[in-house]
Amino acid sequence: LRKKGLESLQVVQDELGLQNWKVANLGRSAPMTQIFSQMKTVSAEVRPLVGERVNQVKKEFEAALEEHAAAIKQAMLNKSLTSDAVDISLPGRRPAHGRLHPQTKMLREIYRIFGDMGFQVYRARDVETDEYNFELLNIPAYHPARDMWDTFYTTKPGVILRTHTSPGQVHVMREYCPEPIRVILPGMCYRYEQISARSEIQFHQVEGIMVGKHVTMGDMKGTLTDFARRLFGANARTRLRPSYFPFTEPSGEMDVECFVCHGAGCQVCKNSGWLEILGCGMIHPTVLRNGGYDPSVYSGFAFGMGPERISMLRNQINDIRNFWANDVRFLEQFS
Ligand code: FA5
Repeated sequence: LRKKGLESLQVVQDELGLQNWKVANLGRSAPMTQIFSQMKTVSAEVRPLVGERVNQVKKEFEAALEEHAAAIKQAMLNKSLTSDAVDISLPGRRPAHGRLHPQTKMLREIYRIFGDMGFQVYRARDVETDEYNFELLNIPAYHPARDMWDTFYTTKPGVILRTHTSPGQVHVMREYCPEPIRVILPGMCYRYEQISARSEIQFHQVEGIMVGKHVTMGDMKGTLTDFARRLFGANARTRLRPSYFPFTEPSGEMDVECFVCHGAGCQVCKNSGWLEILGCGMIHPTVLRNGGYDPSVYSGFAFGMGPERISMLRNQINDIRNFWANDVRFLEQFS
């Protein structure tokens, strides 16, 4: 019994095996326990001898069990140390870095430039009323100028998605009047347009507005030319062209000379051309009045630019759809 018990313990390799062995050799129905319960049938002379011997074997079993359990524990520890080991000589894995979206960077650069010129950032709403998006900007219902903006209407009459950031002009004027104003209004605009390489149905604009007692067209030209030079480099050439917007008079558009940038710097394109970056003009007296300012005392200029188009020009991106396509191969190029 002793030999068999000790031998069967040696082949046990895990905790469960130990448990089973204990039950089989020291448990209530183990052969040794049976011997104890049959002691009364043993004659009185040999009883102490048998008892002593059985007790001895029991102690031996208990000691062997303890020893084997410790050995198994050590073996398991050794195994986990080798299998879970970290090889510190391997090169580390580079953590994946997030990065800012190219348009977030473009917008922040524009904010910084205008911030340096003393403009504050003002946020206006994306969901607008027909009144602010059109009427107060001197574009009455059925006016042909409405064709310039293909609009997303909502099911609620008079509520639309803003087609440009210009309605913010009236919000700012009504809030600041009669104080002078110098703010930019960035945000998303929405147009029901045919999507193409140059046009999206959803795009940013950065509006700018300055109102005061002696604001002139010279101030506008100086501000916008300075902006273009700070953004495209001191040698960037710009031109101001006459245009039409119902909410400015006179109105203009500013172009930047086309250029190509390489690692070393930027050069004017071979077949040189001009690219429009913004619309602008002196705020129409009707719009000033709608904002609460007396046009015989106050004047101002406003402008609206498309940062996606500016980014396309500067980074040679040939399709505007890249910006919102969520393709990391595109986004990863702007680290
Ligand atoms: C306007 O929206 C005027 N509100 C701008 C303005 C403001 C004029 C203040 C005078 C005073 P326009 O529709 O041209 O103008 O749009 C301005 C700029 O938004 C464009 O030069 C272009 O860069 C950008 N833009 C217009 N439509 C899209 C489009 N579908 N996708 C991407 N960018 C666009």
